Amino acid sequence: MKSAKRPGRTGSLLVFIAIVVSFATHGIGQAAYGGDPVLVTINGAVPKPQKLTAKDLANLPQRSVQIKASDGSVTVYEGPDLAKVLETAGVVFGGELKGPALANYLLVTGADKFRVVFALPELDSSFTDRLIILANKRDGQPLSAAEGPLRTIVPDEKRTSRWVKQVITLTIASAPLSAKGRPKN
Ligand SMILES: Nc1nc2c(c(=O)[nH]1)N[C@H]1C(S)=C(S)[C@@H](COP(=O)(O)O)O[C@H]1N2
Ligand SMILES: [Mo]
Repeated sequence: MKSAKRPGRTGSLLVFIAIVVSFATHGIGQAAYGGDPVLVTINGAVPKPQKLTAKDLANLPQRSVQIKASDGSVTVYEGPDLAKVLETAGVVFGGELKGPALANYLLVTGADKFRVVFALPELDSSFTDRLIILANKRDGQPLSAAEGPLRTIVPDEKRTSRWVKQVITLTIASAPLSAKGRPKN
C-alpha cells in the first residue's frame, strides 16, 4: 500500500531540485554543509583556490593601518595583509614575483559586483612599504554590514575608489597579450 505522507517520485525530485537550487543561490557567504560561513573566495589563476572563513582570516597576522581624514580625525582599520590572504591560495610575492607572474593582476569584487584591479607589486612588501589590508575591523569593532565584513583599505591613495566594500571574491588573472607571438615573460 502506498503511504499518503511520503512524497512520490516527482515530489522527491522537486525537493531535491529545491535543495540544489537553494545551495546554488545561497552559497555565497555560506559553507556548503554547515560550518563557518565563507567570507571570501580566492579563484582564478591560483594553485590552490580557497574559500576563507572569519577564522581562517583571524589565523593570519593582523595588521593595522591609521587613516587620517582631512579634518584630522583618525580611523584605525585592522585585518590581514591582502598579500598574506592571497598567499593562502599559493599566490607568490617577493623574489618569486617575477617573469610571467608580473603580467598577473588581482581583481577584487564586492557583493554588488563592483570591481577594481590591483597590480600584484602594489601588494608586495619587496616592492613597496605601502600596506594594503583586507580589513575586518574599524576602530576595534567589526565592520558595519554596509562596509564589511571585509573591505580593502588602501592607505595613501587620494581617492577611496579602491576601498572595496563587502569584498566577496579575489581573482587572479593574467593580462591579455598585447602583441602577437610568444610573450617575453
Ligand atoms: N562594493 C563597493 N565598494 C565600493 C564602491 C562601490 O560602489 N561598491 N564604491 C567605491 C567608491 S567609488 C568610493 S568613493 C568609496 C566610497 O566609500 P564610502 O561609502 O565609505 O564613502 O567606496 C568604494 N568602494
Ligand atoms: Mo567614488
